[in-house]
Amino acid sequence: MKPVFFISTFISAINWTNNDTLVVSDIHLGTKDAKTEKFYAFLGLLLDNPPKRLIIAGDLFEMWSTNYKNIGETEYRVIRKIIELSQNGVKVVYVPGNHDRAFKAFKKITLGEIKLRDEYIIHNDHKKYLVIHGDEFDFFTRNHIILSIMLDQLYILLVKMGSWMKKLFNINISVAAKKNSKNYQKIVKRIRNAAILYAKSREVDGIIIGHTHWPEVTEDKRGIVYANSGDWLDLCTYVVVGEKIKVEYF
Ligand SMILES: [Mn+2]
Repeated sequence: MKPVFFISTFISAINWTNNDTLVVSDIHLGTKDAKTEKFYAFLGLLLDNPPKRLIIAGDLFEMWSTNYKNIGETEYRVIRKIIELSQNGVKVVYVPGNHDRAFKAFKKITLGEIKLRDEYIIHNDHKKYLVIHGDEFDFFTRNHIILSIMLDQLYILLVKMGSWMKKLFNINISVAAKKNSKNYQKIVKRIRNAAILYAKSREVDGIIIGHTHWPEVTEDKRGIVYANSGDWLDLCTYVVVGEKIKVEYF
């Protein structure tokens, strides 16, 4: 009975068609918190049930805070799997973010079958959806890059201290606590509003970003769609652009 259960679980997990585009972001390969094994399993599922297109909307790699010892066999397997997908009929697009911004230098290159772009427009059912990482709308990160890197390091230190303090004093500084803070929600809202404004200025029907690590789909009064692909640090989410635009949890 076990194998049957295994198969049906996997079948129910597929909520896209071979005509859909999937958007993922913020995997942060190279950090301890990255759900690398889970992301690898997700890519395997894509290989067996290929969508039309996979867009990696930034922060695939963690290049701010990685000591490069963290890039190991699991990470290489992920990269190889992405290449494999691209060689098996899935159109793979990589739009770098702020944590892998070095790749932004190559915004018009195609590596094998993988397109590197600074943005990408999905044409779906006579509608246009712009995909971009979203740090463009995060004016703090944009204007204070060095300070952002320092704050990021500080955050990682706090997380480390968190697990250390948790052990010692049973105090918990978790990612979830960070996400529930008022300040974080304020930033999410500010980025969402800026993204929607940008979508209007570009005359597209919607915009899909990552960066905030807060997965959601909204539609404003004029029908402009805002979708966020979340992350693969704690949530493991992706956006499906098909008949509908939806956020799914893996
Ligand atoms: Mn980012």
